[in-house]
Amino acid sequence: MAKPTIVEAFERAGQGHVFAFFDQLAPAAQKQLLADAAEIDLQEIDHLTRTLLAKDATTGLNLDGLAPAPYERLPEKGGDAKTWTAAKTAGEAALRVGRVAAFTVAGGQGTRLGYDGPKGTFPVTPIRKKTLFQVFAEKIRAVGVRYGKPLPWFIMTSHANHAATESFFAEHAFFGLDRGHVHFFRQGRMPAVDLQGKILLEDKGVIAMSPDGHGGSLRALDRSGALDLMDKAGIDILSYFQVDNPLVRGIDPAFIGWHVLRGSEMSSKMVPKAYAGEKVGHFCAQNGQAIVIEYSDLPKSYQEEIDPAIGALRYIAGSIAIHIFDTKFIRRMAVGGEGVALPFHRADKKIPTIDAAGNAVKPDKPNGVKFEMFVFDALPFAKNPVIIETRREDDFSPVKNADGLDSPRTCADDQLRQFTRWLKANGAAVPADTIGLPPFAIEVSPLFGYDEDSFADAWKKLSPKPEIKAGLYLQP
Ligand code: UD2
Repeated sequence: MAKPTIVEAFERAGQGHVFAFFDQLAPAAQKQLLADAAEIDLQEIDHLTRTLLAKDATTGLNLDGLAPAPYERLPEKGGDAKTWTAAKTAGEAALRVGRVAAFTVAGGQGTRLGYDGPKGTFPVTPIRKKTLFQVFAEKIRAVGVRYGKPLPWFIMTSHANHAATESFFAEHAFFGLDRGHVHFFRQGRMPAVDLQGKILLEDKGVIAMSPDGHGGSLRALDRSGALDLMDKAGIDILSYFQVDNPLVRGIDPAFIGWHVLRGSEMSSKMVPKAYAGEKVGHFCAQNGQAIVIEYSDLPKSYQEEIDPAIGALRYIAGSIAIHIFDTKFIRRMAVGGEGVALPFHRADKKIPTIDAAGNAVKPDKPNGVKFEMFVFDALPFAKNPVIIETRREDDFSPVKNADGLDSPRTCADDQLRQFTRWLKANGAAVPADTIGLPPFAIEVSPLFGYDEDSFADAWKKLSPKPEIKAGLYLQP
């Protein structure tokens, strides 16, 4: 058989070893290897090897002229209440005419949680043990009902969890959403390379491929046809959130309104960091542009710096991975061009591989590099970006670890506090301790109320009011 052209291309790029065992493979495995190889952009790998892997490569981080990014404060923190009200009105108008879709990045697995399966299938609510996906589905459904326009929901999966995610939704009848409004698409992959830039094989016919990071969502939205679908439906506002955060107001009228009124191409929410070393990105400004620097990249001295004028952290604005994108901006980033591309970040990892004789190698120290893009790196490319402050308790309580910080326990407590706050704000008597926790579990279905306003409206209509006691579940 003549050598496939793709094999020749790999040889020319110095990556011919990928096919070293090709002749030993069964036809189906050969076909699969060729298909996986076709996903790889050899020029891109060569470029990354020469830049990120070079001996003299720096972290790429330039701190010259770095300053904290300006942001729009909440009214109670000195922000302009009138503009916040105008923003909410503008956001509601955008929802009523159907300009908005929801977008969840769900490519990750629950590895850190010790959970085997798509992270969105992890149960999180205090009583009903609803999964992350169910919570988001019900919030999106409720927003659609409130504003009279059902919202499409785009969900980015990875190769590892795509099929399991789709079947989970099918098994649960899409949690009451119209299945025509839920769109799944897979994110892209990148090959792992060794420290010299040679593509690593996981097995004789298997390239070590891994997801290309949530920044890959911008090109995947384009490639999958999601942007075309949105264009056809008259949607130009995409509300982005992560699969691990059930507290998020995935669709927040005021946030949408800030984005619309400012003519922003990308907008983000910030919370003041809870402590200097909190594991969130930092909103910064440099050369007149907004940027996010991840906690793992920003030097400790910057993370801890105190601004004497205010007696608080200078780099206080934490990025909690909640953004809004203009769909044309996504297309521009996805298509790319001279100087328009998300950078790749290098992560050194222990990558199980095989040696030249085909024997398995289990490294005990990092032997290779994975490449990932981060979606927040799109911020400096956006026109009129806006960063708004949000209350942590209204938007952020992720489930990341099995115990301790950001665990199922802390997240369930934060939900309980939120339900308690909503009830109290509407005149209900709920016993709660000094940190706002009731002595028993209660739960509010997002279909009853998914934010302060929707809860207040539903509670007003409720007659008679229920007794607030252990096990109370409020649903329509
Ligand atoms: C992310 C942010 C951090 C902060 C924090 C808030 C990065 C690098 N850091 O930290 O600044 O905002 O979230 O919770 O983003 N995902 C994919 N595909 C991928 C990789 C990730 O879909 O290839 C999804 C994943 O399913 C999850 C989200 O992106 O929904 C965040 O991923 P992570 O858990 O790696 O991010 P984390 O916690 O390090």
